[in-house]
Amino acid sequence: SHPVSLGNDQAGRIGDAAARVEDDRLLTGAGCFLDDIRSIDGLPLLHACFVRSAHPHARLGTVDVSAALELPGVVAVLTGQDLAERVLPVYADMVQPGYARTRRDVLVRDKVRFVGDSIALCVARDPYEALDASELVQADLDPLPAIAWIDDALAEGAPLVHDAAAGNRVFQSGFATDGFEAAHRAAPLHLREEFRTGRIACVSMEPRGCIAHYDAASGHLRFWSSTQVPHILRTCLAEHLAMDEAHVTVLVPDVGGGFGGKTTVYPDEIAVAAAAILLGQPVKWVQDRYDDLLTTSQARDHRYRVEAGFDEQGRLLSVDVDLAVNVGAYPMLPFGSSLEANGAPRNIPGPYALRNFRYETQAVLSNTCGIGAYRGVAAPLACFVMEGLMERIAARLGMDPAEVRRRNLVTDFPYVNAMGLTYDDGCFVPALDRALELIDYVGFRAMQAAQPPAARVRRGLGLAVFTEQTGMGRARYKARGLLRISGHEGARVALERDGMVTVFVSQVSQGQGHQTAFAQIAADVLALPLADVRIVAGDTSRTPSGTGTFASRGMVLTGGAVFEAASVLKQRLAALAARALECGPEQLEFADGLARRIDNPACAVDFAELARRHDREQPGIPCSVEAEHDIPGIRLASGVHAVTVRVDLDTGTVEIDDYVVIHDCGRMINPVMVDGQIQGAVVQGIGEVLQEQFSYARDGTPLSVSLLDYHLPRASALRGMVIEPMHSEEGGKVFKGVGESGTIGAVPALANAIADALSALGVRPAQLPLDPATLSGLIRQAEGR
Ligand code: SMO
Repeated sequence: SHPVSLGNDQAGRIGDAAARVEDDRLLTGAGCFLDDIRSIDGLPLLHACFVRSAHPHARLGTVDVSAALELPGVVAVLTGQDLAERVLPVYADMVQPGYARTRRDVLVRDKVRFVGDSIALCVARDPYEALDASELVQADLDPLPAIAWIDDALAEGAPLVHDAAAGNRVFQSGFATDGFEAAHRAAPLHLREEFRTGRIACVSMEPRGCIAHYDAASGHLRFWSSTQVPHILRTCLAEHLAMDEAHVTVLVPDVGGGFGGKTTVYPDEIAVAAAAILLGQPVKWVQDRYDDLLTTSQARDHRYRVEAGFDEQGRLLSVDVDLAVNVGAYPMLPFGSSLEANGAPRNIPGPYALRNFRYETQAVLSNTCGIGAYRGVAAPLACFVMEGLMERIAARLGMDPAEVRRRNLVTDFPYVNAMGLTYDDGCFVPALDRALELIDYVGFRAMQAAQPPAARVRRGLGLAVFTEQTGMGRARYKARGLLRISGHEGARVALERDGMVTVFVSQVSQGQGHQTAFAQIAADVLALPLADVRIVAGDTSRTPSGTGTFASRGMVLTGGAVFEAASVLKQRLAALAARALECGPEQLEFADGLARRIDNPACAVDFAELARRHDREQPGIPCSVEAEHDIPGIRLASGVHAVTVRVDLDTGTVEIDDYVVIHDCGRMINPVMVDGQIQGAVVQGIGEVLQEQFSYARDGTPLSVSLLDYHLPRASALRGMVIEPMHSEEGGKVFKGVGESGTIGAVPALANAIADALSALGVRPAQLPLDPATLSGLIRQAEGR
């Protein structure tokens, strides 16, 4: 919907549909991903492979590595005992009451707690020798009873995953607005529902991997990783290896997707670094898809028990939520186990004017892979619950579900929600109305009502209105007790001697297009062609420090830092130019790569001349400005999704017909990239609803360890979508995050569309995923077959 400008060096301002700078390189195979690194400092790499537990829960006895060590090419086999003296265990601490501190050894020492837990690390000359060696390690495992499902984990007398977490409860928290109970009881009508959601695997195209090289002479560790959080990784490596952080450099090459799975610092990375230190040679580890599916942090797996109070006019008066999240065997570093359990309820109020709100939330351990971030984190499910409530209220009252939403949406800003969070701006009702218009709501309802009652393919329309708390900085992470998540981001903008501008940014890209987006911000501020701005990222020794690329915070915080640094640099350059052009800085303008006099545009200097003048005035001193950026609250992104589907009652399959997205991400930096973020995120949401499910058997056996068993959406999932931006006047002045909003809207909208298609059968699903087997079962049950 936005024409991309190619080869026009003027296209590169904030808001331009500039072609992505990095795509030539990435699309022609010239990218350099972790596995493309074949040697370090001319040294060949050693290759590592982990021995993963095949038992979900077992006491570990002796680990016999002798057969593995005899294989040709094998250099070392490390066990938990070998690392015990050198590496500190992982605690993933969190400063919040209700958090139980559990220990994770980097290689297991006492017992394994999920299928995939790490028992040993084999290092060999090539990756195949390392893999062969891993199969020869004999671990003495004494099986214990295991639990994988949330109800089993919470049952009286359930086996404990960690002794430190009584009842398997690793995190508990709650909140209630003043006078909640009385207000809730006073509501004229109530409804109750239990919502359950499946477990998601992150499945980035490039699995995880790292290379560690320790230089004994200097005591310096260089660590290459496919990560979303280079600075946090550096801190965690130093901490667990008992090194000074100044002696650790994290380097991030091109990264092929993260989606949250690479926000975790894994014990794998610490173990590989320890191996490199012990062996004095660079060690590389790259996982395969099997290892990725077994061990990369998973997501979702929630159970909500919800009671809502409302009135005959469809006004939502109160919501009481009891949430339990199955967080697997270990809290993930650095987020702990609270990411979903703590985050989901905070997203429940969303765009609705809900005044009476209570929640109890808990994170529950099980013998499964740990839970971490995945696109949208807790918000898609919080929104699934809230949008599910809107549909149920409408059904109970015989009202139109769009009208029920309209009656409950926040309309006056700034608005302070039930948890005290300020929404600066929004346009929820106009966005809803526009979505209804584009999906032809009235026409669809008429066509739907005219469906023959006996039709075996039934049509449905689903809506979702959502908010997303984007751009979280220091204060928000502190409020959540996540002290390792500093929340800050930085940028340094430097004028080079040749007149080019280099922007050093704290964050790394996983493919989002940072090289273009950050360059557009600097190019806009300095009125330079996009090609004159270069982005440097992914080297903690050269870039300002920061937190990481996640939670839709990149453009708000790092983008904000680039904007600030470039603006201050511009003032300095204006002072330089004013001296050169013999006028006051206020008599200058920056345009077309020049600083020029407004009264006489022929009187101008270019950036190369400014660089020369700077060097003459301050020889040897870099002409650069560094800025850190933070916001105290959040940037509230929001939107409305509307989708129509056909559900086949005989097969339980779902076809998507039309898909409409109205979104508010504030001031857009590049509308084509915004569309791309939304398209990808919507498709991930579709996968989450229709087919993605990482299943564990009740005894903890993983059942989805290949992409034959874990069903990703295909290109055929969606024929296309209409995406339209919309924001209030205030909202259009600021950057808001957009990376996750597509998933947050898609999950509830599509689930509601399917429920709508089935409404005539009297069945209203309250679970995810709604894959063909699940839907067929629900339909058969409803039809009494
Ligand atoms: S799930 Mo994202 O990397 O916050």
